[in-house]
Amino acid sequence: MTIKNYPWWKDSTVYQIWPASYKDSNGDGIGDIQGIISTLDYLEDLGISVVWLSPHYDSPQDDMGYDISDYESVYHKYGNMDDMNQLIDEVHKRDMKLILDLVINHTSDQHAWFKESKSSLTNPKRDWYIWRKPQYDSKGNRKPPTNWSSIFSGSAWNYDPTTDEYYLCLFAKSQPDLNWENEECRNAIYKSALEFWFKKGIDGFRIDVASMYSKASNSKGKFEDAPIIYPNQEFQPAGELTTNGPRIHEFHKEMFKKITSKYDVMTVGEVGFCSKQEALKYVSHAEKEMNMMFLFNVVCVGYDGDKFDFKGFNLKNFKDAVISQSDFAQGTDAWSTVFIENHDQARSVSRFGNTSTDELWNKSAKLLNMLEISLTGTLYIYQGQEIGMTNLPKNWSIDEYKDIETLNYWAKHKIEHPNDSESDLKLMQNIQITARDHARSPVQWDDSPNGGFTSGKPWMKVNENFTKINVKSQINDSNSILSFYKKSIQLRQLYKKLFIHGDFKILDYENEDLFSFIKSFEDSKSYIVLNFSNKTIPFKPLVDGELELLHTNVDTPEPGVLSPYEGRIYI
Ligand code: TEU
Ligand code: CA
Repeated sequence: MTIKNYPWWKDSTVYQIWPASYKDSNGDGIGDIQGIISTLDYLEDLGISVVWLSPHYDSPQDDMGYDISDYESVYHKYGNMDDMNQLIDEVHKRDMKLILDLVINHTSDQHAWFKESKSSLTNPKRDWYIWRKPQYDSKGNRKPPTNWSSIFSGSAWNYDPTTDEYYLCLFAKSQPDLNWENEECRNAIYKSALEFWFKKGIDGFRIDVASMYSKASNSKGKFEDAPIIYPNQEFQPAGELTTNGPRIHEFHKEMFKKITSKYDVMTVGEVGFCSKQEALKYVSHAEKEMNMMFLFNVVCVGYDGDKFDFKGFNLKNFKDAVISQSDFAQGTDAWSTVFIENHDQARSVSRFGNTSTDELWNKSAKLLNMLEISLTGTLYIYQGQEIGMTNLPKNWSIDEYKDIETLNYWAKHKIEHPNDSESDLKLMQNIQITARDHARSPVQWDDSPNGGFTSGKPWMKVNENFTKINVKSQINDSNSILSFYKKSIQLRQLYKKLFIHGDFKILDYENEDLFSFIKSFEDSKSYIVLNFSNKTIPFKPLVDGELELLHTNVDTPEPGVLSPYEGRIYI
């Protein structure tokens, strides 16, 4: 097959590295590029073919590098350009690929472009960001131009006294949104953020908030207020006006045509939520925009708007989410992704598995892995997922949490609910389920102090369960989650037509305990049955014909029953 209709990235297994918490090589307590290089053999042995590195660029780190002050340089605590060149080489030497994070919806307010833009109304880069005049209420109080709320709490506008105007910042105040309506700005983004790194030989990008560059305005070019969803709040979510906007596909097509199409690279866009029809516009092959996308249906199941007002979910909700994430691509020329963790989500075994005993932790982490390796699309694994890393301990106070999203929300809550220990507790319980911090504690490499992450003082505390959960204790244990992942990845490659490319058909949608489905490709079939409950359940195959057991997370499966969190993959 030619590269055109069968590109390398479809069959890849991608491993996401979040550099601050991955591996520290010099004892300053912060992960770094040399630390990553020292583990490439480990990743190769696991069966990883693509490394995705989360932002390594120069940044004040208000949002852990998603606030970039210079696309063309490396954050000094992670290393320098020589380290990056070496990383690219070392990855390629092992026949793996390296993709980077492309954060181009916004920059840091410390980026030279923003400093210029902010300096005066007439600066040539004024229009590279989104500036608007204040509004005034009847009493003459200055107000932001619209009621839009920031994704990280508060207003999405920040006032700048230099020119008496507000700039748009849909995330942190220090992350001003770039103005994609300005062509000169777009070309500068393409050159600095994309071409610079393509020329160095990287193999693609994970595209941050790829659905948000085009903001909707009315026919007079004016931004309008978002509908009121939370009547007792001043600022309202503006997702309808700021995601999947009127020119978003035009922008992606332009970026692909001008830049990305000139290289043999992959792109995966963080889109979040959109309709099936919209999804196909982003990732259908014929549309020439991006190769694949991350939808959040699975990782946000139970959120229903406000993630810190967690609603919970049942297995049916979970099934719906899994189906919708792959369904849109089936039978089309589009491609999908499979993932259950990333740096913005809590740990999957804590959310969807069962960590109440060591045995259930081990079994349910493997169960989730069996689901993942059976689904169609490119598979993504987040650092530490392969050893079953869990959420942070429940006895950690808010002081151990470091993420801007969590801390802004907490601060807003404390202002709105002063001295209300009951509601503090309720929020804390939700933070323990959904905070991004759970994914951000250091990777647990061994049972030495700080889990072998650093010889110094880690920037964020290591989860105390590192003495039990770590790479070293699992690497030679054939019953470990890590060994299971390795075998799973091999099986997925061996039966790639079924697992990576096959059609998915659910068999037991109504069942509240079991998740069973068929994968098929031409005349081969696989039957997958997963017990997502803590109960022993009578089991009768839902398919005819002879079944050969290919993979399971128990030693000796008993005929006629499935034990708690037992999974089986038959072919
Ligand atoms: O996240 C975009 C995004 O939509 C987030 O709001 C996400 O839904 C949230 O973190 C879930 O709690 C991307 C990055 O992945 C994230 O780390 C950055 O903070 C954000 O963009 C801004 O760059
Ligand atoms: Ca370091």
